[in-house]
Amino acid sequence: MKKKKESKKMKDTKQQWFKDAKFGLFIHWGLYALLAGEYNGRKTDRIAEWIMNDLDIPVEEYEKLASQFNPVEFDAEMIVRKAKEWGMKYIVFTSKHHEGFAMWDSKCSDYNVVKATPYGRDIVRQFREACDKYDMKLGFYYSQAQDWHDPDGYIHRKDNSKKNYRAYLERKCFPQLRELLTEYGDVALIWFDTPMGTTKEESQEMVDLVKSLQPNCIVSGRIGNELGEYMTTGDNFIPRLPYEGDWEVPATLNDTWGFNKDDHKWKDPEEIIRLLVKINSRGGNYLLNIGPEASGHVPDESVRILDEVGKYVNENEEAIFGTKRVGIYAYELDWGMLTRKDHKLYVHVFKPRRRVELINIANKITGAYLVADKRELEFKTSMTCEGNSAIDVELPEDYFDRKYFSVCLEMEEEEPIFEPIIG
Ligand code: FHN
Repeated sequence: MKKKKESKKMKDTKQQWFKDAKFGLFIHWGLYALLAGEYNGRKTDRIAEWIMNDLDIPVEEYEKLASQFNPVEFDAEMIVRKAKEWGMKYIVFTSKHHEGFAMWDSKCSDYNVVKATPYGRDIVRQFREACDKYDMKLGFYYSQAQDWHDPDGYIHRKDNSKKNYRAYLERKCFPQLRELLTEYGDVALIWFDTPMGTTKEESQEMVDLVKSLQPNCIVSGRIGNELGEYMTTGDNFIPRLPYEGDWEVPATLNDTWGFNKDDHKWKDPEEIIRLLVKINSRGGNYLLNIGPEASGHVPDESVRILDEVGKYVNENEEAIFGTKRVGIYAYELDWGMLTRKDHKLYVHVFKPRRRVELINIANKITGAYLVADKRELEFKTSMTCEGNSAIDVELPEDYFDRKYFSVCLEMEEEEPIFEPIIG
């Protein structure tokens, strides 16, 4: 009974920046980028960063990849600057993914980017410096339980019964978390992932460790055992309804996180914009991924898509950042979506139209303007001939053929008042 009650508790990071952020950049990068979805002529048909596990590559073979890792095109500054241009408010970088390879100069495992590669430079530090330069929040993904390199780390779909998980935690997980949280400045969040057999006590130890070193560092939902400070949805899964509290949707631009040379199933920019607005409208943050190539180059297609998305985000930033979840409006609009702030209802318009027409909203509307250039718009409120309350906002002529823009309706009341459908 008690457990049920706990699980219903609203998640609260107590960090205003996270509540306001709405859009972040996930970066999956590790040795798996070298394989790019293919090992010894065999291709994985799953997410590329899982190739070691899915194609059963022995540890002794996989770890040899480190000697080839030399990402001469890697440019942390360029990535962070781009994220800033795309309107993103935080970056989460895979410091150690399930493969077990540390992308920083770890003191407790030589299986790391400084000691085991010809490149020899600390990637995490480069992100830290670039994020400081561009005033960007930086968080670290850390695979706490799955570690396919450490003999005592968990491995999904394998027999873990003989492992000494405690030994792994003390030898690698806890010391590495300590390194990340003491040597790399203010860590915005630790993005734990796949807790597997981690007990509630062990998850609590991780939380306590994080909080003892950096009290403001947020712990992601995937810490497991309901100890996360926000809810992380399933990958690419969007809650159907508005959801209370702090939450985030981790999502891909194509069908993989780590780089896969054969995955060309890119979502188009308009789809990404609609997903962003939908998630924001329901109260969440969208953590959208790029998977750099082994050279450090960010796939051109990712940049092209995000450049387009960034235009919308920047033009309409007022209607995105700092918005709150919208309650349930009686209608699903096939041409747009709603976001809101106190006294403001934003209508995101995705299809061309002459005017923005909404019905069954009972607020007193005091003004309307185009979000992009703050141009005031004429509006009227009335009753339709069917008997519904109606708001009509006239769009200017130069907008008749436009799509992907937003309109703000100023309301006397703090929140929208949605009426039920009657009759
Ligand atoms: O197994 C990982 C996967 O590789 C990727 O990192 C995603 C991102 O949310 N998390 C796990 C699966 O949910």
